[in-house]
Amino acid sequence: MEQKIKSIEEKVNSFLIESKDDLEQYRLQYISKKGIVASLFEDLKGVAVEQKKAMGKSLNDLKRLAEEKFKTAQEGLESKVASTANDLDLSLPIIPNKTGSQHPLNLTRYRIIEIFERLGFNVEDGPEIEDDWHNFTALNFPENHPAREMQDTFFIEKNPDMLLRTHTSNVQIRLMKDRKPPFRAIMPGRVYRNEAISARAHCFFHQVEGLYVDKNVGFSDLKQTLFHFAKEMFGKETKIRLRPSFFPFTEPSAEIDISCLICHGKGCNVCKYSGWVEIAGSGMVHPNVLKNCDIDPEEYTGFAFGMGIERITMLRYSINDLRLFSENDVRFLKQFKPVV
Ligand code: 2NL
Repeated sequence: MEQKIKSIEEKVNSFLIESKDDLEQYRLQYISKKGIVASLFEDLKGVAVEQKKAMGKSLNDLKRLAEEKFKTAQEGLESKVASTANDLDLSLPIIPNKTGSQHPLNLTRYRIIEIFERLGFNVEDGPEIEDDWHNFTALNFPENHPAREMQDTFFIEKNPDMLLRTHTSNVQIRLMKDRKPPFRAIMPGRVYRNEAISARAHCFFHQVEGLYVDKNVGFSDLKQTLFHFAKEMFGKETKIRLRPSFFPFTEPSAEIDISCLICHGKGCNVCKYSGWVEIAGSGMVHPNVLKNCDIDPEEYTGFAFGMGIERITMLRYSINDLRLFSENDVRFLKQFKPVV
């Protein structure tokens, strides 16, 4: 009997209780009325009187040990359930899911649109694969203009009348042909030039062109509109400068420079020590272009301008290599405003 109690005591001590099932198994085997401890109390009845007292004490000790183990294990399991329930706080804010950032060219495009929309300009778009007439002829390009050569423009081999547009002016032509003046619109979009890729050139880039056609639109409207744009885009202190230029589709034409953001006119790398940086081309819409779109140049006049989104983005964020925009290097891209 003594031996038996000792061996049961060892079994009780080594019984692993890790789940409610374990606990129930343990209860049935050792604690319940049909369990081992209860059956030992039955056996005690047959023990000799002189041993009964000592055996009874050992058995009571075993009973207490078994019951205490049950209680401790039961409490342990209950608190485990309770603490898992406490860890789950449904009112906590979610762990933010990083979804990426906005492309710097898009950030610039959105800002340009925002500025012109407040001046009443609509946003228009059109095809990137265009025919010769909408890309060149309607825009008063002469038959032998170098832009019409294969070295400068991507033509579609199967149909040489089709090409990848070299500017977004094709959208302005379509707009003027399809609808009646007045027009006040900007056209952002991707354009293509046949150029070797380097830090300063790429075979595609992005442009925003603008068009304002109405009765009595003059050069002063062009100048004030672009002056306002420059101040909104680059800061209130920004000055502009107009330089005479030439485009087949405008007459007169002017390049728009802004005072250098980096050195404020003192002279630096960015402005090549001139204090001025070119940001756009512009001019009064050529009468031939209006005529090509069935608009009477005696009744209507207008101004137009075009700017490179890459160029403005490079100035805005001090980016020195055009290739960064299309390489998809996450180390570059993740530095810009996150998507929300
Ligand atoms: C530049 C110069 C320019 C225009 C684009 C335009 C469009 C029509 C009629 C007349 Cl339909 N002009 N667009 C005018 C002047 C300059 O862009 O350097 N762009 C990056």
